[in-house]
Amino acid sequence: MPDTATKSATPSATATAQDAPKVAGGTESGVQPQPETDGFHLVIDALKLNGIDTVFGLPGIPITDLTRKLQVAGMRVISFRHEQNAGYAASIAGFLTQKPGICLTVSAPGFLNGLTALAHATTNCFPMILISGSSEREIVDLLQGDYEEMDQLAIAKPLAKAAFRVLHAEDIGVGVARAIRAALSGRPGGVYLDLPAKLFPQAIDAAAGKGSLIKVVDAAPRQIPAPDAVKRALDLLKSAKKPLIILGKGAAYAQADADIRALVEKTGVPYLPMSMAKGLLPDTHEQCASAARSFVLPEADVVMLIGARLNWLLSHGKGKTWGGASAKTWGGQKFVQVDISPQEADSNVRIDAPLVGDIGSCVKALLAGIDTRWPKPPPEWTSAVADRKKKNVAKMAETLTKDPSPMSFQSALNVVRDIVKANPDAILVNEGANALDFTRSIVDMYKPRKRIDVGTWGIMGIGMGYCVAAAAVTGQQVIAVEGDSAFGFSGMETETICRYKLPVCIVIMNNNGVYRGDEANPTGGSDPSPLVFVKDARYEKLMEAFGGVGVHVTTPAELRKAMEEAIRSRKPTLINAVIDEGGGTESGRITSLNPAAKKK
Ligand code: ADP
Ligand code: TPW
Ligand code: MG
Repeated sequence: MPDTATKSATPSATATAQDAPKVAGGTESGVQPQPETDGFHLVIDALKLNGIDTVFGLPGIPITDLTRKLQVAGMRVISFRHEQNAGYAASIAGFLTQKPGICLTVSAPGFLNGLTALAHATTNCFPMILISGSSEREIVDLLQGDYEEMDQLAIAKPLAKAAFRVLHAEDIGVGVARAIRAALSGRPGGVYLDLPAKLFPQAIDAAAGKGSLIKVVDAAPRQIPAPDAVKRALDLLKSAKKPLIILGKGAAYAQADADIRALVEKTGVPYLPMSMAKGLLPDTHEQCASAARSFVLPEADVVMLIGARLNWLLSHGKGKTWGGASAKTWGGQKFVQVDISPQEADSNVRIDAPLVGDIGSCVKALLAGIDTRWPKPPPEWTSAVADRKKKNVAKMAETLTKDPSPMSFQSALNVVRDIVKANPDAILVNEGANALDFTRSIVDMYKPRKRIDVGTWGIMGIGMGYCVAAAAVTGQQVIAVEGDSAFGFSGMETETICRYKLPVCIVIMNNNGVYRGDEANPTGGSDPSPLVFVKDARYEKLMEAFGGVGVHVTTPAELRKAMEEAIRSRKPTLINAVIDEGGGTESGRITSLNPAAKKK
């Protein structure tokens, strides 16, 4: 360890005095004082140099002063009530901005609280950096029982795309640069950066410190697809009698919106957006096949996946969903897969035409091979899709106009649908089971990256973190449609929303429980069923407790009025929408994944 490590045990300075440059070397000897910098400032300078302007976190030893100094340095520091929510905020900020979202936590427990979000970022291919302070290496490694002792680097590794630790101030520039590159390049993911407490006060010569910082050049290099792979993909698509395009959240992330739209429209191929790709083209687009999903998947003969994995969300590309005879049999589709990860192809079924590259470059290359002579899909196919769509849309319209009491998911979401249509720039956050599935199918999206939800894991708890990040990094109105269970995972962040005065309107679909609220303890005992909550809970009072607006609604008209007012005022608002407690189904639309007991 260099002597710089021990030189300056910086006393905790005040927020205002601390940013004066330090001066080393006494004047008594006649030597000119050399300005110094330290670990705190180098971390901040490295982040700023790379365009990071917002940090989501939670203070405490050893990063308390870092949060103050970040704010002094002009960064937006958003302080949460639980690190997991700060982490989810960072992950979705990464998705929305193509800059790594930063989550800053304390050691061991704070780190672990942030770790779920780091794993979530990696799983969802979102660029994020979890920066955690850590305790003294010598003590941690000898298991001598330090304050918040934990070998964080080792624990983060299997859950992160990459993990780094910086021990010396002069290496901070490299550490931050490596973290940024790892998070953004290729398939984006979560990166862990371990900063031990001792690093922060290490002082080094200011000029040397400045010289050690790295401004990352071309952090997410374009990856141009090979011409033969482009031709193979186009030939396969052209050969199709019943082609289909599936757009995933990778396509939304790529920000190649105009070219993706051109590809869909020039080929004339029906497309399905995965949930976070909704709005990449407006859901009302005539080629959108969402309303005919269960028809197009088994019927299609060639499917082009753009930034979507054939994981459980697409039934692994096989089985009955895809027209296979049984749960695991291939439906006979041929696949083109456009993805930046060369290892993604063949993960579940054979990919006949993998197209490896970044989506922007791949879609451009595909477009270059599509001219006016491109054969549109056979009209039998497109009109069959259109017919099925029409039938299903009519069926849905009928349900939406019903006005039962208590409200159904559908009658409430019919209001949300109208409000989103009238406010297409608003960002929709969505979690729950029935609250998720109904919203996804009922609420149309009109613009790219406006819908953010439970993602690849179907995770509960992203809600309020996503709301805070979406409002903070885009400045747009946020509307969150939350199951009452889902909301509970992050509900305390309503205080954060109020504290930062964010334009967030939360609508709780309150059916008194997980999936439904009408279940009883099968033993007849006095404990409630594990699936239900306090009946008629007044969640809106939580928002009122922090100075926000709380509204309790029982009809679509009241819901509409409350949402309109929330959007007009941009005030933090929580609308507790009372929904029929028997209106949901177990696990929403994924009941089939529930293991069934053999023993009766
Ligand atoms: P969805 O859940 O919407 O189906 P997934 O998360 O399963 O989407 O898939 C996203 C895919 O997009 C991942 O396989 C990832 O490698 C890919 N991806 C992410 N960003 C890009 C990009 N810029 N270019 C190409 N592929 C990308
Ligand atoms: C981190 C399991 C999936 S959906 C859900 C749970 C607990 C809540 C459903 O109730 P909610 O919605 O939100 O009230 P609704 O409309 O159907 O009543 N822990 C985590 N993630 C998941 N997915 C679960 C548990 C789950
Ligand atoms: Mg519920």
